[in-house]
Amino acid sequence: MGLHAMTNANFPVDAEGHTYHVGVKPGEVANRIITVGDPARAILIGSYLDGGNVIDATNFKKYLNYVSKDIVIKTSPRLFTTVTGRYKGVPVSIVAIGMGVPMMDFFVREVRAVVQGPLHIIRFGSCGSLGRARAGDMIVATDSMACSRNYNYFHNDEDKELSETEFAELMVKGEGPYTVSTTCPADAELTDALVAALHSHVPTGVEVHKGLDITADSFYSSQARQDPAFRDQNAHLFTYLTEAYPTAECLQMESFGLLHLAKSARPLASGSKSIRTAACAMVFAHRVQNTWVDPALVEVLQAKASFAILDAVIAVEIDAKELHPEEGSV
Ligand code: R1P
Repeated sequence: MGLHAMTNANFPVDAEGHTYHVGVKPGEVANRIITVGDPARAILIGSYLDGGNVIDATNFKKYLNYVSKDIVIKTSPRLFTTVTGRYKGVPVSIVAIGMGVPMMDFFVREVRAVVQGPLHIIRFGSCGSLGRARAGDMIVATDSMACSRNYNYFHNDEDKELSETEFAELMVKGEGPYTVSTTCPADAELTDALVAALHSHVPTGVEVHKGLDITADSFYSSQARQDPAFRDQNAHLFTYLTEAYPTAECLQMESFGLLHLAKSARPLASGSKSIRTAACAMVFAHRVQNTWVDPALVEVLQAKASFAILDAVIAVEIDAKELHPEEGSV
């Protein structure tokens, strides 16, 4: 799909109503959505939709703009990939967004603009573990908070490492090298459905943990990775986070953006909640133990978890009166 002329500089759409970045128009996205980072993961989940066995998910690039009678796959100029079809007869979309909260913001706002009625969105990502979950386990977010680089802290050019006490004191005052937000909850009903479905699908030996998610604005500095090329002042960040937030389990880069926008969304005209969300992730790395997941396990876990998340995203009812009259044809 090429770039088309846009109208309305305030919320750009093309003449057919496609949004500027995600590239979707009304009728192209279902009310129930799984969002992932990786387009290959989206195609894999798409291959489990009704009629989807024709998709060879091992070669995802072949399917970036694919249409069958059951499944439509669209890739936007900004590389959002949207797969839409049905799972057990229920319309579902899977949207790959890439990485980071700004991409989540494009996705949630542009999809909200083109879908009528409530949105149920589950994020399925990968993460680092800070707590009990081992590499290869799953973590479901009960709630999420943002941990962001405090740009103003780095305004002067001083290059002296803070002691652990100095770091903690500045953090508590909100004046440290990183800022942490208040927490946003995931939707309880969608989260319970997700936990139950994961328990019944994940391979033996994989544990499903629940806890606080921390969404960082960098894979590196605000996730306490030590990089000698930059002044990051993050040597004590892990100690601070694990002591100040004992329920923290998970470090990744998108879920807070999703949960925060769900909390910030105005109710629908019917009075219903506009956006209900849940989030889970496969643990690729244990950041304290410094261990990495076995790629062979990821392949099995990703497949099994995908079925669990598909079951969960269709589990919570949406009143048929709230759905777009044409949802049946999505
Ligand atoms: C970093 O490698 C990426 O992986 C995680 C992080 O949140 C970040 O986007 O999630 P995804 O696997 O969904 O991309």
